[in-house]
Amino acid sequence: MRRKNHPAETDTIVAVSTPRGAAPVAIIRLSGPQAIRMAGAAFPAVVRTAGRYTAIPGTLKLAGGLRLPVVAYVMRAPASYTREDVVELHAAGAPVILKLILQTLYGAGARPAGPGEFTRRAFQNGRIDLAQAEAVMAVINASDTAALRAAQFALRGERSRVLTSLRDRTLELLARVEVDLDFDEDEAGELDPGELQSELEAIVSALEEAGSAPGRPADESVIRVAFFGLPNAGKSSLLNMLAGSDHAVVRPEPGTTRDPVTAELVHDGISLKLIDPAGVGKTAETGYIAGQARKAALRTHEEADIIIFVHDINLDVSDDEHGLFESVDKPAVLALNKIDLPGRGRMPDSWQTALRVETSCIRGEGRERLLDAVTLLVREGKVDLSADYGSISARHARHIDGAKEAINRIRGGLHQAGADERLAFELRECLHEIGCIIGESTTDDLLDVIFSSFCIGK
Ligand SMILES: Nc1nc2c(ncn2[C@@H]2O[C@H](COP(=O)(O)OP(=O)(O)OP(=O)(O)O)[C@@H](O)[C@H]2O)c(=O)[nH]1
Ligand SMILES: [Mg+2]
Repeated sequence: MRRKNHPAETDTIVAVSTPRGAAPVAIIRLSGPQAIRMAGAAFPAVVRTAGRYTAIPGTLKLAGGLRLPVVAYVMRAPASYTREDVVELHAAGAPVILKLILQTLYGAGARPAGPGEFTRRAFQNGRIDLAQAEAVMAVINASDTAALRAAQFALRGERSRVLTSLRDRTLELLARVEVDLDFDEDEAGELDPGELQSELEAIVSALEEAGSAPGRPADESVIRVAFFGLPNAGKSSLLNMLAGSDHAVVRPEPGTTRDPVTAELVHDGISLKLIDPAGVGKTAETGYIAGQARKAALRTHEEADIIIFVHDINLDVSDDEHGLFESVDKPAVLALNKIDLPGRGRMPDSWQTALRVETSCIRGEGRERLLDAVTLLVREGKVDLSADYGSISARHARHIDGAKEAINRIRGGLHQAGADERLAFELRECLHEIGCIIGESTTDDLLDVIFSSFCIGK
């Protein structure tokens, strides 16, 4: 039985749980002690349901005498996502209909739900812990299977289980240290420094285990390689050359590529996903579509594991292009393209030392060397292959580091005078950090920050 993290909420909340915009079906979710009564105001059959989980097809009566076919799913506490009474109305997803349904339910006394409020209630009512609540968001936002796998690992509570047993182990040690503190110096305490040392080491290695998210297994890893550079540098041409086919449109005029184009290939046993977005930089066009293309390009770079920075070797490197080059904060290869043409532009010193490959898409030169350079970065361990699932892992990593630091601060000083007091203090610190992950030492402020990144209706 999980404990309750907070007293039960009393408001009944409502929100559309499906994405915005017109859709064949939308779900309106109500949760709270009055959920059944409020839904019943527009759909009386709901109130008569006896079951813990019931689906009821019927008609919803809306303000203005409109009637609408819906299916209501009634889930009585605690057999629901939030552990409160929940009613979900599945209705046609036209925005105007959803607006009317919401107005009717507001009229019955429901309050609009804040971002992530359903999940927050699931957490506060002890259905899931904080790491799992965050994982709900990560599952929704997962951009690839690696991220999804990592989020599901968290959602199943596997990291929480490791941390909960670690917490119990730390608590037990703390209890023994506190008993020891009650003995006088000359009385025999029960703690043997050698044993203590190995217990602390065990805690640190368990923390390390908890900190390592399930990575992308080597055989399934796909390395995302994004092209980056000014318009017209030859990014799409390089994608086609590397992939060996005409995936992307190539044109003499700049601004050809809009939506990122992708191609997959295997080189030297490593799977690569090549991504060719729009060119960026001050010379890129302005306007709405170009703006969207630019945003997509920047997102592509954020999500990439490796960057191929493409430069037309015949042109001088402008301040603008140099700025772009310097902004790359990932393992990168510089492709000096169009070497078949006679002109050679000026290049800053810092470009001379970069990992570089000369290429010509017209003559088909440099393909192997460019791919070798990319896979070299992988083989040299320059690419972080651990699954990245955004702010969750960053937040958890911070607390796991904090817990490790607390233990490390005391490990060397176990023989010093007053060590027991400091040990007790640091063990409490360690427990606090672990509690921040599983949700036992969180403040409302922290919860506000975490749940505000959720979407409304989740
Ligand atoms: N001579 C020569 N021309 C090239 C080479 N690579 C690309 N080009 C030409 O440069 C022009 C632009 O090529 P793209 O591949 O469309 O360039 P891009 O960087 O994708 O351009 P945007 O999508 O507009 O950002 C085309 O006319 C290509 O044929 C090369 O190695 N040598
Ligand atoms: Mg292009």
